[in-house]
Amino acid sequence: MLVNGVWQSKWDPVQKKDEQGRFIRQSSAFRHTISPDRIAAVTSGDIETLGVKLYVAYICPWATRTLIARSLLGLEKYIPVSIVDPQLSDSGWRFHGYPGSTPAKQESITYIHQLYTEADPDYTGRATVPVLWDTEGHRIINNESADIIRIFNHDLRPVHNSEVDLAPELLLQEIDSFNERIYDSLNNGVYRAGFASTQAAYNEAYSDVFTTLEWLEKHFDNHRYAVGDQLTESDIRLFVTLARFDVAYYGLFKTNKAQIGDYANLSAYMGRLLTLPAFSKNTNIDHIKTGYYSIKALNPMGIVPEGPELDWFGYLK
Ligand SMILES: N[C@@H](CCC(=O)N[C@@H](CS)C(=O)NCC(=O)O)C(=O)O
Repeated sequence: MLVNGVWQSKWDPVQKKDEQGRFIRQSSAFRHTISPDRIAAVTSGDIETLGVKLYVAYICPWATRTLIARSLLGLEKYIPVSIVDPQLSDSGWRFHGYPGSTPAKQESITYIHQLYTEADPDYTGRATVPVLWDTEGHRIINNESADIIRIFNHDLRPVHNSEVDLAPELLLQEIDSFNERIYDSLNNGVYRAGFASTQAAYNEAYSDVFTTLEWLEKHFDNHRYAVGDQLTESDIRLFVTLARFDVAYYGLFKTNKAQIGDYANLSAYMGRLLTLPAFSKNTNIDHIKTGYYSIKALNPMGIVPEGPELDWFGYLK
């Protein structure tokens, strides 16, 4: 992480913890949106590009939220993407030639932390992805995936004019409460289990994860989507965790009461979403496995398991 703009070489994936050994995720520091003037200029045809770029990692569920939203909303031609290597190096996320990542020679930076210090020379905090970067102003517009999805869906609507609305006004309250219900218990719950530093903190997280998965399995008895009867951002937020569950969390984070493959409704839901290219093409199993299993604190030998083989891998080819 960075302290007053200086990279600390002792990188600790455990982030912060409380006095009971519970994992605490850092809150995001940059919470702006894309300039309305630029959006208007692109919409009116005065300029061609938004002057923004999205930095992501395929391993990262939060970053993948933004990739899926970008694809669903038809923003691929407006927002270029740079994909870092799946392994966190001693200097954090970097471009280092891993297959499927953006070649280093195409990038003006090597490490993601360079964006943070360029944006704020005194930045203190973790250099996380996703980063929505202003290529004109050389600043971080936003580094919070929840915001970035809403910027894409709402603020960029005049640019994409998509038929897809990931957060329709009428469903907003339900979307927010669904998101809240799954965030701490499941999206972040798996991390709370994986990075717990006491047995009690792990047990608490494990129980939250499976209480929520069991609730979701019932929910999908009579629902096709997370909220309402259309695809929303809640589906994206749920999908990115489910897609990593059996291949990474079940083993590495010890959330091993059951796999998603053991839940009939959740498996069918995954199959339904994966028929959409926005979900399948942004799910890179090799990056996910290689990335998670490279976390030395949890897997000192760095051995990446071969399995499991999952039914839905067929959608990824
Ligand atoms: N709140 C952020 C969280 C992003 C985040 O934690 N990303 C992880 C990867 S999955 C990261 O970059 N970690 C690097 C680090 O902690 O040093 C979001 O949702 O955008």
